[in-house]
Amino acid sequence: MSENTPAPDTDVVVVGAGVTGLYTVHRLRTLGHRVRGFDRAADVGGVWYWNRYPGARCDVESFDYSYSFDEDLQQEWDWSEKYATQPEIMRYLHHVADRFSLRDAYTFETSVRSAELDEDTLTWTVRTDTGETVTSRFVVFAVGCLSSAQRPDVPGLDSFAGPSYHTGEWPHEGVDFTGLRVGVVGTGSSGIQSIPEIASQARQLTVFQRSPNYSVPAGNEPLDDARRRRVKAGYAERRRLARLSGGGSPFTTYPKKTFEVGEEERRAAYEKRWQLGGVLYSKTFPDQLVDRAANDAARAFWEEKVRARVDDPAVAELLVPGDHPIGAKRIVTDSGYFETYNQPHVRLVSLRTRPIERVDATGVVLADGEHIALDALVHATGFDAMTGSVDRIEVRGRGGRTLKEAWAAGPRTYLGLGTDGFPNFFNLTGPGSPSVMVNVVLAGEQHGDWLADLLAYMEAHGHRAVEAAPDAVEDWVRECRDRAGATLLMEADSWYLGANIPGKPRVFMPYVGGFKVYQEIIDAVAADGYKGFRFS
Ligand code: N01
Repeated sequence: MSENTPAPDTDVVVVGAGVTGLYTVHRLRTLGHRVRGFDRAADVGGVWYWNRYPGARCDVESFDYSYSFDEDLQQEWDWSEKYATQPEIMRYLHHVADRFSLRDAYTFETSVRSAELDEDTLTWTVRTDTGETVTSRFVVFAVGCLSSAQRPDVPGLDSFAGPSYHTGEWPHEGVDFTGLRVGVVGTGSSGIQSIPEIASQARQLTVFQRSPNYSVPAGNEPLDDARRRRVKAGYAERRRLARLSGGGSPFTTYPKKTFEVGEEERRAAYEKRWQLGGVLYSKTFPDQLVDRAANDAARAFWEEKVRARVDDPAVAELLVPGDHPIGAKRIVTDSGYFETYNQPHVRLVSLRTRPIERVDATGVVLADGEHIALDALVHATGFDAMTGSVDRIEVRGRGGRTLKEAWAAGPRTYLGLGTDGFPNFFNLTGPGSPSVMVNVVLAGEQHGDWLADLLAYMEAHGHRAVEAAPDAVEDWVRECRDRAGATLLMEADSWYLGANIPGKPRVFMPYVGGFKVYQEIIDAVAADGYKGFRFS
């Protein structure tokens, strides 16, 4: 950079005001960096800002799905339920934003359209949809892994005369389904959480299921003062255990493998995990996601439980997945999902045998000719996960090459943080890091802290720019692929693999080595002078 080159407008642009973006802004500002944040939403919250569908609730316990960086913050906040609802999480994030004055850093209702590298100065020019241009030394994406809603490509969808919704873009004023005939397409987490709530209002509910899914009851419960006091008194230990775990919450698997114990002990372990509730069932035994027979045993216990909950055996048959190992897609954490099908006004249509042929003004027409009349349609059809919200922004690095081009065959990162050809650009809690496989609040802190340390290191050493080396990227891509390849996670058509998006390369995107192992790796890289990164 010559002496005449103007200084960039800011040190860091952070895109996204979800849990990761908010923490990163806080951490970098505390260190004295000038930070500009942008978010397309009108306020903080990220994924929780958009996913306001009925029944939206976290599947990580509220004590764990909260920031750990400030002792006063975690002591003063009172969670009301074991699993927090979307409104309660939003109240919490508003509280955090107020307490640390985070909104000051952000411009809301503003989408970043592009980020372009100036190769001479190694600074970035960021442009927004409101016409603003900001130059910055660093660009940090915290754009969310599940923030680019995916709608099915069904003929006639636009001709539907009633209202239609996507769970990931739910109206802020809410929706009243009372007395209506409602169709819900999709039975992932969003569908399974919303279906019991919609059923409680609708006159008729038809669920259109392409793939049945594994779900375990949340076992949600209110928290009282005594429980809160107990947890808060031991918060430091709870957080320590969370950081030593694979999933970023303080739970470990059974100390023995599935078939190292007898039938009775095995069933007792499953039962205990079932009672604990939700997604943790996927890690009852340590070998459950790597050994087919171990997975089958966990699956059989699950199936027994679920069949006992559904009155009609023909409906139960449709609800039991036969196409993927249990846990290879994220196990859903539900509240009364399977029992919903025992209600006379709720009907399950399996699209495997009766696909939707088209939608018309008054409802859905199945391939066998049946017309199902609907007043409202809900799409719980998921997201272009992990790369969708990155792809929305044109990121242009060295040689004018876009990130989309660089990632055309699947995301290529070093440690899930940097990409060769894109100096001073970081993508946090996305592909190549544990992100969606773990408690993302701690993952956001993990990345925010690591980045803050890197910037301090650069300042101390007088470095202008940092960039992942191509061979380090190559090795990390292989590491991520090999780790996933050694598990049963490859055997489901999941969004982890991009399988839900037609034409998307089939690459397992998150790093599956777990929170603790990943922390050790990124710490070792830092301790070794950020080995694998090049400085200039
Ligand atoms: O999305 P999904 P989601 N025609 O992709 C079906 C997190 N989350 O929004 O399986 C018909 O899982 C699709 O069918 P199939 C959590 O990590 C967490 O539910 O592809 N159906 C599937 O049934 C979760 O994993 C919470 O065959 C179509 C469903 O739609 C992730 O977000 C709550 C279709 C999509 O399921 C995504 O969950 C909510 C089509 N054309 C979300 N296209 C918590 O609990 C798709 N489907 C915190």
